[in-house]
Amino acid sequence: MRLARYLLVSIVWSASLVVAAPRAGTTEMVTVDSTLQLDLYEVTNEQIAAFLNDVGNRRVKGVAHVEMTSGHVLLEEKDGVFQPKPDAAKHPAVEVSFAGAKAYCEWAGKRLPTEAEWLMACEGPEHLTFPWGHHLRIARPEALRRANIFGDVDGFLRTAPVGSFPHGRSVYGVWDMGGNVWEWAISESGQPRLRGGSWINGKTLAQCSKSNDMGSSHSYIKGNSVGLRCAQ
Ligand SMILES: [Ca+2]
Repeated sequence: MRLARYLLVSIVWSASLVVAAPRAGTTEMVTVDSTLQLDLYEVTNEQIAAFLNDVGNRRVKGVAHVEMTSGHVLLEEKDGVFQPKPDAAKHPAVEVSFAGAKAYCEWAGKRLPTEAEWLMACEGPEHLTFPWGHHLRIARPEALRRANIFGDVDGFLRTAPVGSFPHGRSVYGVWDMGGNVWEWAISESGQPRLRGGSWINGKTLAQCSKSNDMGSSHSYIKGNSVGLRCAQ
């Protein structure tokens, strides 16, 4: 029994040594537990531009990593070089496909989180409704500092620069898990899912437990509000 345990510990320890370090410029992560680190912020336009400049805006099954033809995309391409639109460098990337999100995370030396991991990082051990607690009372001034959701009473009509809501951090210190942009995650059965709500959705979809996909008929979910955050 002791030998088996020793071997198990050795294997886990050895495995931990071969985990790749995140790529430069993508290193800000939070330790959620011994098995999970999560990006501190949603992936920004600055970061996704560096990725596209390195590997190109590839298409997977006809879908581009980033939909550059969208009027809502926050990147521009000049002479073959991708760059954030003016003042958008620190805003979260949008119009990112699931394949694009997966490819970005792998490029960064990371991976997409599972839905279970995402949920754990959002609700914490106390199973909070929102990353910061159980309530978002929009009528109260402090609520405006929790999350970027529909409308401009929170200060942002569209995306907000990542890290704009210090009172909206999860118990692990992760920023913007509620609102701003939807974040890609992988379901238990390996399917693409979206978590966290966005600037174009109300507070209900900013709840940790809510899970959606691009085909959802009961909410307004489009590429202009879909981004990502990586795990490791
Ligand atoms: Ca807003």
